[in-house]
Amino acid sequence: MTTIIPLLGDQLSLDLASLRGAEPTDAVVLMVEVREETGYVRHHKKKIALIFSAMRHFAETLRGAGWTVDYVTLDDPANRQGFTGEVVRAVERHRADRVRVVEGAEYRVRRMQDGWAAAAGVPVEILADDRFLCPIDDFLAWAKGRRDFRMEYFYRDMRRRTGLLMTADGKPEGGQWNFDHDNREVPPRGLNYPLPERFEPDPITRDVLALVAAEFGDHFGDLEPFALPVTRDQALRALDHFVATALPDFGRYEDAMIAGQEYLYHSVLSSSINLGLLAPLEVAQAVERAYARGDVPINSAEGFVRQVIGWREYMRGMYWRDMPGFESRNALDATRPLPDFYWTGETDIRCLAESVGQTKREAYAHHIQRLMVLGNFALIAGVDPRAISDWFLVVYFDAYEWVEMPNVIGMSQFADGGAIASKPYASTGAYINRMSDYCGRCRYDVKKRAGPDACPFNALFWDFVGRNEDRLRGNGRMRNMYATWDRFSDAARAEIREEAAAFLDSLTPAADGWARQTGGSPVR
Ligand code: FAD
Ligand code: DLZ
Ligand code: SF4
Repeated sequence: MTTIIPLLGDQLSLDLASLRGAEPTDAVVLMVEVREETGYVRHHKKKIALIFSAMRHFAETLRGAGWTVDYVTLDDPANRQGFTGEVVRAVERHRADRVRVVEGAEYRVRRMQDGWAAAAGVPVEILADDRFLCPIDDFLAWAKGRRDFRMEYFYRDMRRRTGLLMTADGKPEGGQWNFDHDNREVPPRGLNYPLPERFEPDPITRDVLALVAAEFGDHFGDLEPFALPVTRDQALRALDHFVATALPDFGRYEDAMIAGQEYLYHSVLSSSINLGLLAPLEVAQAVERAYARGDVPINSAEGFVRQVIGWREYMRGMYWRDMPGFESRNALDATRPLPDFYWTGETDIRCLAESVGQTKREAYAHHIQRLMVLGNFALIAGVDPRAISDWFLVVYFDAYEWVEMPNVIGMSQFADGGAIASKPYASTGAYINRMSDYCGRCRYDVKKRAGPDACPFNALFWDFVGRNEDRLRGNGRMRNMYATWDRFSDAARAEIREEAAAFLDSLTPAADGWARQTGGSPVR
């Protein structure tokens, strides 16, 4: 009896359900680098390098643990360049009589797996991915019949379920479930901001970097310098380093943005968690221990734990609740093409230039840059949610559809009609000015709403409020916005509409081919 255990690129965990209970002597672990995955969107070069390097390192780890690994590289002439073709070929090659695999995290891949038994002619066992803390069925049961899907309710259940930051008598540590109101500070200038740990490329990574440069040189983003964690040991060091250096101030500065400071007090652990190098529970427990030792305040510990056991699990649940069909939600009927500066970074709008620039260099931007700069602009400009969603899926090293899509189409673009966000994350420049130092050296004036040097976020925001009045006026959390809108004179409203229209007309739409191959070479 030989079992093929296909292990996908984001399943790099030794305690994966498909490995547990299997015998290394009777099984072959199959790992494949395939163009189907590198090409369904044209991922940032750094993201492909990260995944390939982590996969190749993990194959070595598995071999060290006694597993037989059949690793198919991208340039193997026999490679059929797709998961299904490679599973079929492996079954034939190893004369295997069954396949055992953990469910793909993305709908696209999960549907492929349903076809493997027929394609390979052997039984295929598809196991739940129990690295997530909330099974999909439990989430669907939680969501069933609800009209209000607020994350906060789900999060409290997850705190109780995991026991994280709970007192012995079942109360939340610190006497509150959520300390977000403490997390709105901007750090003073001149602080020595902590930096995430960086890892020198070893020979495996250097081979991958050469491969990516040769094969994907025309994809978005900078390949080097490359310093991301690609093994579990490195990811654990990155976690320890974060807990020791940045976690204490994670909470208070969580929403801040400082030009030239890509990471501030964020963990930069999303790539490792999403690849499977770190388990979400162990990350949250490391933070809980730091709190128990008295090393970090409750607002930082709680804020961080909420992201990992709350938002991350919730987004995954909402993805499966709404798939298929999530990708085409467009509750606000937004149709504008993505502006080209999302790909080039060339714009006078400083907050966007900074955020796109660092995304290009690092394949990373933190949550508030993604939500309140990059997402906010697309929302108030009326960009097609699918176009901005494709962009997010390409450019970030942690982007997989199960987490990217609910964050973008749901939370950031309000295109799900408000299931995930209770109101649109739309703002004028005032929010960006309050939470960042971007506006000081911007060519636009954040205080102005009209004229050639007016901050574009201002007219665009009010234009967004005005043009979506039918859809949003009934939203209780938009009441203040509409109260202000109602106070504007007709002339002021006309001016807002003209300003916004003139600005939007001045934007150059992105060329085809950046996010998805459009036949032949991408247009540049
Ligand atoms: P930290 O700020 O240090 O947070 C700690 C951890 O919490 C993260 O590593 C991550 O695992 C988790 N987390 C925090 N917020 C979220 C969230 N909203 N959803 C899921 N997990 C969360 N996250 C992704 O992993 N992949 C994506 O493709 C992605 N796309 C996003 C798109 C938009 C428009 C927005 C608003 C958010 C997106 N996020 C995504 C969530 C969040 O921005 C990133 O997880 C975070 O910026 C990663 O950086 P970090 O590890 O330094 O996070
Ligand atoms: C994202 C990605 C890329 C770029 N390449 C591969 C690959 O060649 N082989 C692989 O096994 N996985 C890759 N991945 C990650 C998969 O897309 C991911 O595992 C599935 O989408 C399931 O979430
Ligand atoms: Fe962005 Fe407006 Fe501030 Fe310039 S002034 S950085 S465009 S918010």
